[in-house]
Amino acid sequence: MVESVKKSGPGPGQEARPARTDRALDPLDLFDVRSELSEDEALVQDTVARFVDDQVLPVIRECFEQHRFPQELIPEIAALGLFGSSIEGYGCAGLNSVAYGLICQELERGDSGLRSFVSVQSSLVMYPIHEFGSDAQKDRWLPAMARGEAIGCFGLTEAHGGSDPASMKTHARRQGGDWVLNGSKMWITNGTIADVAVVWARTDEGIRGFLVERGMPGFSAPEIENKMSLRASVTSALFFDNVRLPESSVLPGVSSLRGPLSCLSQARYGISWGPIGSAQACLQEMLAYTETRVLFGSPLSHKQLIQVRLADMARRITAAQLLSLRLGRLKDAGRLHPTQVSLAKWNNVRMALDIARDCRDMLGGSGISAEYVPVRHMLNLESVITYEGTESVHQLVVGKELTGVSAF
Ligand code: TGC
Ligand code: FAD
Repeated sequence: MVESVKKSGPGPGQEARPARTDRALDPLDLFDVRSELSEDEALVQDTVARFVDDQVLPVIRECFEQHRFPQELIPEIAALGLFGSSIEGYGCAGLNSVAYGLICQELERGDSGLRSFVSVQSSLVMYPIHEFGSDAQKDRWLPAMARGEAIGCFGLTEAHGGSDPASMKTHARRQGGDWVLNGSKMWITNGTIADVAVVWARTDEGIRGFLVERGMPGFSAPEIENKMSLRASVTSALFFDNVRLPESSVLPGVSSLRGPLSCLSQARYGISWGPIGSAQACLQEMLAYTETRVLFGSPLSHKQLIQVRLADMARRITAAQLLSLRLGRLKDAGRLHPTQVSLAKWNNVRMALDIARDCRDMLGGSGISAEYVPVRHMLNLESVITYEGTESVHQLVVGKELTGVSAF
């Protein structure tokens, strides 16, 4: 990680002076969390960090400005084994949960949109097919998705209220040997570019997951335009107008809300790591900027108030790193509880959003320019704090755990 941070090159504020070399500690990892990683985990982190430095950072600002998802990166992401990395077999890497977390962290150091893309493909599409799918569904989709030749999306949220998926209106009815699907989904990452959508629908047999393929008659997935957040990511609506689906398109292994909610636990786990990367990118840029920005006769980094703000960022990043690593070790030991995931997603996204906003302010007027990373991360994190359960939803999950009372 230290290496990757050093390699990521100077931001606009970094050019006037050489970087400091007298640090005893890595400012982005004050508690040396890196030394807690196994050799394999560290290798995964370094590999993804190099990809982000070499291939993501040079293009991502322009993608964000142009509202364009960098689809050309998909083959390299696949070649690195980042799709479905926790799955064993089917051409997947079979990595542990800490490695998956580190993948999310490094990708989000580049941009939340790229991490979203990999989260959805891995945790929200490949995971349910692997967990709840038939052998034929697994054979058909998992190897192609691991190779990046098939892209997936996950349709749970509906326009009338995403926080309460139990109120979904999209429904499927049996007709002859087939199913007929009607309804719509909103705010769906990857929707327009997906070859297959995992769509959750109400049926007479409970909430079931359907694999809906691009081009099926009655299915459309228009992109949502004019987003001010996650602009380097595709977000779509999904419409189903009497879409006829064979029985073989139903995920046989689940018929309740437990299906989609268990996918969310996987994705939220990864999201707890991701924003650590955004926050590190912001702090790294601020350390350089405050060293070279001279106001009232001395660099900003010599001012007490600035040091307090930088120290507070390091404090919060350190706490988030320790929290996610512990969460990953619990997950790998099979001891993860969804409430712990909620606490981590809440804490770490809030941490990163606050840091990105504070960095934007410390840059003064320059902070509103995409030449510096904080405003892009800040805008992205406004989505991250909303999707996969809003901050309030996660607070209420923890509240329910503490009191035994559901206050939704
Ligand atoms: P509740 O009655 O509590 O539970 C229903 C069933 O689900 C089980 N369950 C879980 N299972 C696994 N993991 C979890 N986290 C689970 N939470 C609940 C539960 O045991 C029960 O099972 P069973 O077998 O007894 O039926 O459900 P509820 O209706 O009271 O809802 C609780 C609540 C509010 C927490 C839930 O609805 C919720 O999480 N709402 C937020 C919805 C959300 O997060 N949507 C995200 C959509 S996907 C997305 O945003 C992708 S962004 C992608 C990207 O770009 O990265
Ligand atoms: P609402 O549920 O209407 O919430 C509105 C407000 O009410 C929020 O502040 C919320 O915290 C608050 N609130 C909700 N319940 C309570 C309560 N009980 N008490 C107090 N306050 C409450 N969904 C998918 O299915 N798949 C995807 O791939 C996907 N990708 C997304 C990508 C982006 C960029 C975005 C922005 C969203 C995406 N979503 C996706 C949808 C996302 O999960 C929802 O936006 C989110 O769950 C919130 O639902 P909502 O937008 O309908 O807000």
